[in-house]
Amino acid sequence: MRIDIVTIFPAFFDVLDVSLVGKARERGLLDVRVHDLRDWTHDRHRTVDDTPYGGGAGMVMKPEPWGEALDEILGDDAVLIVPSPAGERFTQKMARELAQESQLAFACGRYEGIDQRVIDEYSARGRVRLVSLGDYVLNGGEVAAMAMIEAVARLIPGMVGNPESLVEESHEDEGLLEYPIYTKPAVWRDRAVPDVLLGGNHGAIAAWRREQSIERTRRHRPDLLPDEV
Ligand code: 6GU
Repeated sequence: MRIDIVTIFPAFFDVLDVSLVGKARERGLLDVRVHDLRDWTHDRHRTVDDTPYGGGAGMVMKPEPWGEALDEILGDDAVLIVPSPAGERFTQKMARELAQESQLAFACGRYEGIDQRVIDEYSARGRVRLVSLGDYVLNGGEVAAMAMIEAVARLIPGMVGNPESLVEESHEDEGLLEYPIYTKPAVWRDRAVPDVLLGGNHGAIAAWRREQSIERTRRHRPDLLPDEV
């Protein structure tokens, strides 16, 4: 998979050299290219923003540098992702869909956002998704893009050592949150690991874990609880 990122802060993405994403790049599963939007400006000040038509606070990202950048970067099969708190919610399902694509391009806006005509232009020419991480506001798309890239990259076939560790996680299995997990020692600061996990009764362990998943989901994310539990 090829991932292109367009940003005015390329340094945000230096950490992609490490961790799982870094390994995927080394192994040739991922080709990540970070681009500085200002490379597509032509004035002395490398201007990327201007005041909003209609008035209001803040600045808007000008369409011209985005147009030149995206014309150069987007291949025919690319999905353009525009991180925005005004977008559809990013989910594990979306991550699974995006992991099947050959090219993802992230247009990271700063300030109040990118001139709408950029989104309209590329929506008319290809696939564009305005995507939000959740109901809170970040200063720009960079941190959101990083989260999405990590969520997608670990789902690329061949990425994670044990594919089972992908299925048993929160949001993958039945839509319930993950159950609590423990390792040695069996007692730590007078806190014992639940007996059932030490017994080797795999049926009992599975039942306990499912019960814990349901309880956690009820407590933290009642909106996710399926009708049948
Ligand atoms: Cl994708 N962008 C920004 N700027 N803020 C956000 C977000 C995205 N998702 C949640 N908050």
